[in-house]
Amino acid sequence: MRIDIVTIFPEFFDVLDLSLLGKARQSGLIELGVHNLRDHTHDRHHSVDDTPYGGGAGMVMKPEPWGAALDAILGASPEAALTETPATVNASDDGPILIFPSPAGDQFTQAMARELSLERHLVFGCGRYEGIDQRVVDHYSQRGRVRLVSLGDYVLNGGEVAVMAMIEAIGRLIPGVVGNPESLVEESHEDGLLEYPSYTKPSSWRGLDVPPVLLSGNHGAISTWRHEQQIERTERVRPDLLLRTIQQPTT
Ligand code: 6GU
Repeated sequence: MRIDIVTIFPEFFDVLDLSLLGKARQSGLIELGVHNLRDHTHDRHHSVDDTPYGGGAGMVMKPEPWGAALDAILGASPEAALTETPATVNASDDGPILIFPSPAGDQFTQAMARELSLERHLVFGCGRYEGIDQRVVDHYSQRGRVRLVSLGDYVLNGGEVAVMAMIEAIGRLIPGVVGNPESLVEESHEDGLLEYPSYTKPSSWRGLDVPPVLLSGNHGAISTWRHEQQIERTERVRPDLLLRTIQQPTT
């Protein structure tokens, strides 16, 4: 998968050299381009923002640097982005998806991460200040697939942290990125439930014992216990998930 990021803080993404995603980049499973929005300004101060029409607090990101930066990544014509060679077999052929992190966007979920992990090319546009001039979204929506995506119901200063979270969630679902694919199956949110509690040695620690069933060697009983734990936990912490699971059973 190819991932491009446009930001005024390119150094922010240096951490993508580390850990699982760093390895995935070294092995070529993920190809990353981080682009400085200010490289696409032409004034002396490299300004990327201006005051909002209609008044109000804060600054709005100007459309021209965004247009120049995104055209350079997507190609100036819509067809240009479609002529790359596919990187993976099951990837979409509909061209890149342009994603703007925004508290006003669709909620990012594990299901969305899974969908996006099948794509060939993701482009993230990190807004700062009070947002990006709406015409940027409108313009690129006419040319291809554009999504506004929110991490949740709280406000961040900019899209960078959100994009980092999305890339980690998406990247680890790309085949080969996580060494043991089975470890992806039993996680929270994959089956609409929270995950069961895990234990390792020692079997007794500070007066707390590992649940005896896990030491029993009875795989049927262990599996039943774990499923019960998942349901109990989900009922207690996230009853909203349970309602969703009952209403739309997973296939
Ligand atoms: Cl995606 N961006 C910003 N700026 N704030 C957020 C968010 C995204 N998701 C939750 N809060």
